[in-house]
Amino acid sequence: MSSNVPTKCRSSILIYYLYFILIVSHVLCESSTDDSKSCGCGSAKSRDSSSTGECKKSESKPHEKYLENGEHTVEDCRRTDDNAIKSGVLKDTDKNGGFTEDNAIESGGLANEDSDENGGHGEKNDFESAVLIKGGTFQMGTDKPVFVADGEGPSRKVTLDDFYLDIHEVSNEDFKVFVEKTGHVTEAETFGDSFVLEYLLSDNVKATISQAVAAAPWWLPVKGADWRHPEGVDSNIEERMDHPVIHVSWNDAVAYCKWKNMRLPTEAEWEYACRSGLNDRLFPWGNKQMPQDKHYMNIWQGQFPGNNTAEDGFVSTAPVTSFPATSLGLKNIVGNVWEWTSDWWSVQHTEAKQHNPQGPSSGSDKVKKGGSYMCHKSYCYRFRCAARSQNTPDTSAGNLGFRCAASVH
Ligand SMILES: [Ca+2]
Ligand SMILES: [Ca+2]
Repeated sequence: MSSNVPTKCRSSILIYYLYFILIVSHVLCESSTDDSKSCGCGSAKSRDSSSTGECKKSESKPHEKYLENGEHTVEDCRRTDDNAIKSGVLKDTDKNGGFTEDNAIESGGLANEDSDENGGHGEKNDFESAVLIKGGTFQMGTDKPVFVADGEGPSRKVTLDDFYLDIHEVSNEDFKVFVEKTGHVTEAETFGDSFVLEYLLSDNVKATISQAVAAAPWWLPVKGADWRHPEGVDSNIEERMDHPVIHVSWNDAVAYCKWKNMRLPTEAEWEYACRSGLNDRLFPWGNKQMPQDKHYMNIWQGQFPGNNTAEDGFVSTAPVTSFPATSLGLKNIVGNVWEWTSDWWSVQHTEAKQHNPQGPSSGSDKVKKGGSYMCHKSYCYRFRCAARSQNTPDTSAGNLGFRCAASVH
């Protein structure tokens, strides 16, 4: 349902606005909870309606970034399709994330605790930020999709050559060096704003905002929000230099990786790395969301969007080095922040065997993978290796980052 969303919307705002409202209305009507249905699909809620339970039609003009990425940022917050869960592989009674296997962490899943800092199994390579991922053949996607409309299926055979993949999401410290060396200005800085989860904003910043995303009122367009000011002008990253850089567009990510003589991973590479050699499993370590009742990723606990209990230790982003590494040495490949990939978005996939697939040759949106700290199983069960979502290449938000990859020559 998202493939026909208007993109590149920084111009032609008015034309796309009406179209966008129609699309979002459709999306929300399909997947909303009873609460949002009671608000009337397509009507804008005031930004404080979530706390009051009342739905007021916004009288403010839509913000231009609402038009260009509002629908996509909704992706992170779209409700789980109950029917998909009931008919699919997942048991909605299983709070551990679905499958009922007893073996919490399967062989190949997580690195040994005594692994080295880089997560253990990666070989020495040309990129100090990366591990070498040995190529192979795997089943990409799933025949048991949770979100059919996202194109999670079908499962198809894909063969990849060896490649390098960054151990961590790119951090603020990493990005700061890049900016200092190159003078790069991010798209959020150029446009003067970016999307931030309302829950994280100060009262002062909230007081300056007169509109919200109608379909997802927890997202607010915040003037002055950028990678240095993740929650707007009165915030900074001084205490978060080891957190993932956010408010970076796909174009910003490409520029960073190019500067490192690297590139973004393809979706196939990202998913292959996420799967860690396991076949048909939900997470890098198996099918349990919380093996041995421990948190293995930074997602949302509590009630979204008003209550984040942060039982995993983090309300928002976590340091890129936090949580156990996968058996391939990767940190936060699921959760923390969504990660851009190089592929254009499509929900149609060939079932023919593919070798180093690059995705569609053109499109309007780029694929992002892994879910974020905003994801909870009840409304955004996308912190699975097969899950996927998309944004336009100029989109930025407070839960979207990246890591780089490289080919082996
Ligand atoms: Ca968390
Ligand atoms: Ca991630």
